[in-house]
Amino acid sequence: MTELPETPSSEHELSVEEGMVIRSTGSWYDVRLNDDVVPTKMRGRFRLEMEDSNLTNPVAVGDYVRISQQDDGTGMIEEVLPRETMLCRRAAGRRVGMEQIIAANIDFVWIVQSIRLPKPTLGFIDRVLIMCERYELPAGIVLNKLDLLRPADEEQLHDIQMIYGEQLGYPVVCTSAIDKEGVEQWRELLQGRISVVTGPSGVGKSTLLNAIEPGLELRTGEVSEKSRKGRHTTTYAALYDLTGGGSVIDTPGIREFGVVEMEAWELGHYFPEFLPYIHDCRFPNCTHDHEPQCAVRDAVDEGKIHEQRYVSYLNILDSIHLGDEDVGR
Ligand SMILES: Nc1nc2c(ncn2[C@@H]2O[C@H](COP(=O)(O)OP(=O)(O)OP(=O)(O)O)[C@@H](O)[C@H]2O)c(=O)[nH]1
Ligand SMILES: [Mg+2]
Ligand SMILES: [Zn+2]
Repeated sequence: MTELPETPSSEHELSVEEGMVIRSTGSWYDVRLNDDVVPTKMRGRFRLEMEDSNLTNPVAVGDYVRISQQDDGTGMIEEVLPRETMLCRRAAGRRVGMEQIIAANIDFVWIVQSIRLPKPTLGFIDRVLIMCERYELPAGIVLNKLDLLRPADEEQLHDIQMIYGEQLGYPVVCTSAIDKEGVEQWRELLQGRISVVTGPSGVGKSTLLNAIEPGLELRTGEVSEKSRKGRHTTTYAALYDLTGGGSVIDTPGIREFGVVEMEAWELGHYFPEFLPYIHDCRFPNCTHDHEPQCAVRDAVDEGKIHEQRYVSYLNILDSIHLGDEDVGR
């Protein structure tokens, strides 16, 4: 980590050092500074600046920040350094146009789903992938709880492997944190880079990380029998170093992964399988919905684009069309 030259302040010499945010609770940030972890707060002016920005959180795990050390051993964030990459989603709730940064400066995104309890949602996968394509982040899918697979689930398992693995070329890893299937394979894919795991609550994100990195002992939770949903056990994002090199950021489960605001015509550009056809549509701003002479719709009809992805595209297009007035219903 580079040590920056001391910045002279008008009153006294203030030592400002550069570190990485490794845990964010929303009010406190743990910043790794050399071999230390410094509990850090954000200057009030960041909160003020935030009112002008469209971010609900100006600092995220993975951010490099410059902090000044206070007399009581805590730190104060003076500056957030520009991000190389980030994973964002539309902020939950009614905050129109607002975005949340899930993690910064990552080089890989793993979307975790479980084959049962809870069932996979392809719409969730598609929404995360759109955001990854938008920010040019490589991504992969982990399908967990394979030990719970019943014959009735096999078709969905096959669909996920076919659409995302074979047709789109994203890595798809099938795992069971219980009988350790696929865990070794995933561990190898995590090595040497900074990854983030995202997914609904209860799919086993933290359990899987415990399985690949002994000693981690992250808190894990039951899935409710009644709702078949997780109970939001992980409450903050945090980065953990892996023994074999690299690190991984565990994050709280997300109910809905909203795509950030964009123009309707832009959405299709984040579906890689649409790209060979987009320029053959009659209208340059075609939304591949109702327009005549749409090459994307023709490709769907000819079976060159998977029907399920096109249906998902239309659903997401709708959520963008809803625009300001209906967001967050
Ligand atoms: N049968 C089975 N259960 C699993 C597997 N992985 C995790 N679980 C169980 O699923 C439940 C939820 O696991 P967590 O690791 O807390 O899930 P999470 O994705 O971290 O959830 P949040 O922190 O709420 O986002 C726990 O009861 C785990 O024991 C698996 O491969 N098979
Ligand atoms: Mg968790
Ligand atoms: Zn079109």
